[in-house]
Amino acid sequence: MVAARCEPEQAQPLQSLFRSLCGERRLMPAVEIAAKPRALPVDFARTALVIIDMQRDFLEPGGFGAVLGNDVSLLVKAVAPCRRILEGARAASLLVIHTREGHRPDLSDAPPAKVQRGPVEKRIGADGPMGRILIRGEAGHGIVPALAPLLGEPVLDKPGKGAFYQTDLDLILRNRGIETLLVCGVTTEVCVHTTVREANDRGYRCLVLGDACASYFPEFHEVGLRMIAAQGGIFGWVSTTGEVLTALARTMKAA
Ligand code: TIU
Repeated sequence: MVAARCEPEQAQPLQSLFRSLCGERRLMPAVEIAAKPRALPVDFARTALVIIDMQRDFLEPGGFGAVLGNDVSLLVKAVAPCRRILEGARAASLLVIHTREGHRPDLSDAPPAKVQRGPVEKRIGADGPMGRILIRGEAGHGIVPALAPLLGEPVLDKPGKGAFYQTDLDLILRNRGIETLLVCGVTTEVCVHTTVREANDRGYRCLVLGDACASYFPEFHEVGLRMIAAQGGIFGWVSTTGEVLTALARTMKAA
């Protein structure tokens, strides 16, 4: 499901919004982004930023991440790099897509096998301090304010870990001629990894911004990134927010 959300104070200038909605982009020459296992040539006009699940339910106390027994403060360090790449992508008029993991209030799209884990009072759909856990429309389901979507930026509600499963992400990307995904968000080894694997099988080049991802398990974060770039880049490429912003700046200057 796709929804556009816009706070009035965040409204983009009309011209930029029109470009974004129509998929009309500035022509940009290809540029190389330093990455592991090797530099990746990128045409930013055919590149989208995909921000995975930067929701209060994962990043703040009382949400889904916390009820699973995790220290949610470990994820907060991804917010500032996500914000930097989000601002860079907006300035360059890249397609920006936000995802949210969560379910319908009646849980009709939540597999019982996913819900029926742990004590009843801590399951998906149970009441928590930020509303019902991992339920669409509840406070905890929302994206953290620093990364709030703008009008024209698709917000994808996904019932699973991967952003392609039971969503129209592939359709949106193909309609815009997207070939490369810049991927960031949480958590590295769960929803980021699942999405990158799904994207890789669908023919997208995925460049993961390691510093803009985070995990409740720092060792899983490190190994998760290594797994992507291993074997000559078996699932994709791993880089940093700084390298991508440098490449974006070079491209904008040359355009
Ligand atoms: N638990 C955990 O690490 N992650 C999730 O349940 N979802 C996402 O990664 N978004």
